Amino acid sequence: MTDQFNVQGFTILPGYLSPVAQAALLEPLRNIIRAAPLYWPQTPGGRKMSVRMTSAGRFGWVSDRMGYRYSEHHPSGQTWPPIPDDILTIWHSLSNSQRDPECCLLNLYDAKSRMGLHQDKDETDFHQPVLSISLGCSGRFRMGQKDRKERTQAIWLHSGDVVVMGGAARLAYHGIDKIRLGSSQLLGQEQRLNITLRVVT
Ligand code: MD6
Ligand code: FE
Repeated sequence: MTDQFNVQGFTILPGYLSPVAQAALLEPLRNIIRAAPLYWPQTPGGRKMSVRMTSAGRFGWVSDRMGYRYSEHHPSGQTWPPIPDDILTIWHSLSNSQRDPECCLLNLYDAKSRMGLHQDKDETDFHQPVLSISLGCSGRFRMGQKDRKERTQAIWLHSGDVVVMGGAARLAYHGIDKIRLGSSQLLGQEQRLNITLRVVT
């Protein structure tokens, strides 16, 4: 496996999931969305994020006027559905972790969605990596380092690509600049779905 961007611990596996494996994830993902409908999180400042979200697992990621946090409840008040077995298998094949992920976050992008530069730093154990699976239209992933002011570089993530961020990359700043419409038919012309898996506690 290769490290990119000169940040140790960043691994990209282009095309890790075959087209057949990608299609096989759609039904379990639709089941998550049926049980835990997508919502537009509000930033603590009261603005609507451009990405729709929902989660599976013990914890989901929520954001509202009270701030960003992990929560055991969907905004509706219900607990989250379980993480599908196929997704747990991908985690255990690639993460080198003995633990199961506790949060499977779904981020759904459309033509105008972006994700600003951020760190994933609300988990307890930074020795546990974060793994992400990209499906549907390609997205331009921007990656910096631990310090927000450091230089960033961009790489396109395509449907079926898996990223693992561990080691020094675990706390690197990253985000999604833009989506390339029509670059995949898996989810329709305009949609990109990113699945991130994390151990929270
Ligand atoms: C995205 N991904 O690809 C957003 N975080 O839409 C993330 O925020 C992310 O891909 C941590 C590790 C890998 C990721
Ligand atoms: Fe992230």
